[in-house]
Amino acid sequence: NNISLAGDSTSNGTMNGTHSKKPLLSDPQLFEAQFDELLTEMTERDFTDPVLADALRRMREVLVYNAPGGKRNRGLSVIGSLRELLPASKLTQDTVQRALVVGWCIELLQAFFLMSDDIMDSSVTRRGQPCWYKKDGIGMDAINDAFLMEGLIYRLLRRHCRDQSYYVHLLELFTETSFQTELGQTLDLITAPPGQIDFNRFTMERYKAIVKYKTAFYSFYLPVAAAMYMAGITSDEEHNNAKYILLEMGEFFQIQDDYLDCFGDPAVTGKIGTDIQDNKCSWLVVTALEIMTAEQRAELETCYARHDEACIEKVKALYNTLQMPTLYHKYETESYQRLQKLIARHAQNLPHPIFLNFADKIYKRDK
Ligand code: DMA
Ligand code: MG
Ligand code: MG
Ligand code: MG
Repeated sequence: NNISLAGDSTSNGTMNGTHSKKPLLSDPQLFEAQFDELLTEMTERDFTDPVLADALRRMREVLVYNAPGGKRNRGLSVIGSLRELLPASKLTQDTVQRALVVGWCIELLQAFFLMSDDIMDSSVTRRGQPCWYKKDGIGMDAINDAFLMEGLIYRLLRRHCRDQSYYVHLLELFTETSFQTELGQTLDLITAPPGQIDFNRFTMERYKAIVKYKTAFYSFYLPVAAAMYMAGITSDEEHNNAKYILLEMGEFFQIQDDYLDCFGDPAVTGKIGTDIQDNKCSWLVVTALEIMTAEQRAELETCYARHDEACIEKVKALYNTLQMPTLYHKYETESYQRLQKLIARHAQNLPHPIFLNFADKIYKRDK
């Protein structure tokens, strides 16, 4: 392809020797361009049997609707981390391109999980548009569409990374991480049976288990671990150090997600919250239960996990009475400080910017 690649670790720094006339593209621009390339590859070059034309057209539609449009923190952090891990001389055009492809594999995994998650959570919007399953004529066919997104991950890895020494590491990383996420979703779902309120289930211990598995592994450890394997870092010790920091970041990220479900602006987050009516074991309800009176708990029992608007408003009013926004912002500041210490103590041989760049993207976010 004719995409010009940044050859050094700064996205808009020095010119790239061989293409010095071309303007350098930033990583987000390269990542964007790589998607168009992958679309053609997956829907025109991979399978050419003419009887599949309609299926491939559908797959293209699913890809275009569900893969882009997010914040892309996960996908972009593969190339971002790799730039910190490899010297500029080793970041050849091919290496950069493979990191972009692996980044898109993470975005595809995310699309697969979100399309399914929105069905299970009965959500209405995602990234500022109707959830895919909510579109006219899609419905439960979205289940198979989600499977397609997952299947594409392994086709892309095979096509782009099969000859690399880290190929098996990446395969195991993607399958292991997917399974961890599925176990997390299992915990999330069975802790929130529709309409069956049992606040004794909503402990902080259960909460931490849910978010570690459903969010932290795939959103934080996966992209950095992929870059580490691509840079030839395979030792358990190094991976455990990275995991220690990244799982902590992931826990905080899901706490934010829970806060934004109730207090975020759908025009900014792109999604309408459903946690209260879905009976979710959210950070808000777990934390509120720890500080509320017996009367407030009895009141919450009458209005949590119900779909009517008046009940949802009652829960939100209770959260406000308990000053949950203030508590959350206090937690956010403390968490940021704790994380800085963890990075200083546990990053060891790993470049700190890998973690700091990630942290700067998520703290104080509103989407
Ligand atoms: C998200 O949990 C977890 C996965 C694996 C998609 P969630 O249902 O809180 O996410 P969202 O708020 O984006 O629907
Ligand atoms: Mg959801
Ligand atoms: Mg969910
Ligand atoms: Mg959520």
